[in-house]
Amino acid sequence: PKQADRVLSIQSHVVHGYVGNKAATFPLQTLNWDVDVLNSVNFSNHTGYGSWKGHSCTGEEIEQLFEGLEGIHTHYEAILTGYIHGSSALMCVGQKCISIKSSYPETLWLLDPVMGDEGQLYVSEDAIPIYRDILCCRLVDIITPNQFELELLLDVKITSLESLKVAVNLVHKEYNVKYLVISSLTLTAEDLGLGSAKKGKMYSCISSAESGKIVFFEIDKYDSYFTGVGDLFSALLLDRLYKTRDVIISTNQVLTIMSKVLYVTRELCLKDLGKEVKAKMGDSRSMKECELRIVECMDMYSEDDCDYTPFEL
Ligand code: PXL
Repeated sequence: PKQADRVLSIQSHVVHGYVGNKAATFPLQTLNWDVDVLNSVNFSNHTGYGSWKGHSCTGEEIEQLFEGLEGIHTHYEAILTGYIHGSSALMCVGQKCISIKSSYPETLWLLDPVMGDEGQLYVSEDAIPIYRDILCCRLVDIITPNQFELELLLDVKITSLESLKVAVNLVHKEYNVKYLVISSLTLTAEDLGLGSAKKGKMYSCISSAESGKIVFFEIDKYDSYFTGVGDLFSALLLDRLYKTRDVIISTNQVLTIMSKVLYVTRELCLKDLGKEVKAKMGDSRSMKECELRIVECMDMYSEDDCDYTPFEL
């Protein structure tokens, strides 16, 4: 057997369902990653259910876990950071990952600045300047914000292709981030100047500092809400980027897998209930049915099909 590469994944744990580390760990293990799982929270279920129980780690508790790890002298080929609840925890994770990257610059760090979606924050506002401070250290290799999170990070509104290009360039210049991947933009075809024939289409946006190129993919729009999609996306992207070092091919492969995972999730949900379910925030029955089918999709994570056609604007 081939020696596994090591990744430190800092995200949430939920007892039931698949978000955060529950969405990332198993897929990464199927891809031959030795995953060190640091759980930023220990919740019964994700917060979209409307109610949940459990504990969020404080900065001090995370500090202690890192202190324990120091005695083991673990070297990581990659770091994955996602949902971190609470400012002191986020600050601590930032400091620790910056310290790892300073000692081992070749460690690939993917930071997903999970803060909210579609105009709604689901962490405290204090997270915004902390993420900015972490990024200002210029050591993060790749970020995967959604459009709302990118706007929060940069304090800009993205309303057109021009403002998107300004934002993307800022990320590379100010934060020295090599790759920026926005898996689904809220900008429409019309906003991007693609004309009304493309009404209802959605787009992914990938930017690489090396090539200076911004590339788009036209992707399917799902009219249901699946939680954990971004977490699985980031985990798979980290794997592909580590292995291929080509952000466009990596994103294409991962989007192709994601589409299949969402299809399987919908089909199995349909089979369970006999009807189409649309997940509603706060409605625990629909949230439960729409949990990603992470286990059932185990054979898909290693697929390397590319279903999308990149284009530039
Ligand atoms: O990234 C999604 C996510 C992760 N972790 C927890 C969540 C959510 C989304 O609701 O509640 C605990």
